[in-house]
Amino acid sequence: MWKKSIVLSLVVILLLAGCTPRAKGPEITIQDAWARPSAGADMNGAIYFRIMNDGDETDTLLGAETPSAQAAEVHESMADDNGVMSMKPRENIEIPAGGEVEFKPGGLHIMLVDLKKPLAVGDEVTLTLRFEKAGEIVQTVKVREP
Ligand SMILES: [Cu+2]
Repeated sequence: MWKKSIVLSLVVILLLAGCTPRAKGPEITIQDAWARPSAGADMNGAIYFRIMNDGDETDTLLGAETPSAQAAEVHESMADDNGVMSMKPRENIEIPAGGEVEFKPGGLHIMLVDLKKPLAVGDEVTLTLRFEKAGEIVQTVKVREP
């Protein structure tokens, strides 16, 4: 009799362990990161990538840093009614649970302000992205042609 109840308890414990829903939080990964080569005397650069969130909680990109430039700023490019491109700083980019945000030419990008040296194809830039919940994610970014 007691053997049977022990076996039964074990089964119940295993079932509970397997079925209990647990919040796993945000799960952030950075994919397809690349930087464009700098052009002539223009000492600004730009980095693009996709941010994936495979978790079940929204996370927020707070900012970025790199040793390769004076500053790494989150910017968004946009065209006005006449097709003239401009860009402005953005703050707190939300990455929805199960979603992704793409940084791409003509849209969101990380602006490298005042590069310490020009970026040529094949160079590498270390980029640290700071998230509200996932913390800091360090990424090695290759410079390539768009
Ligand atoms: Cu910019």
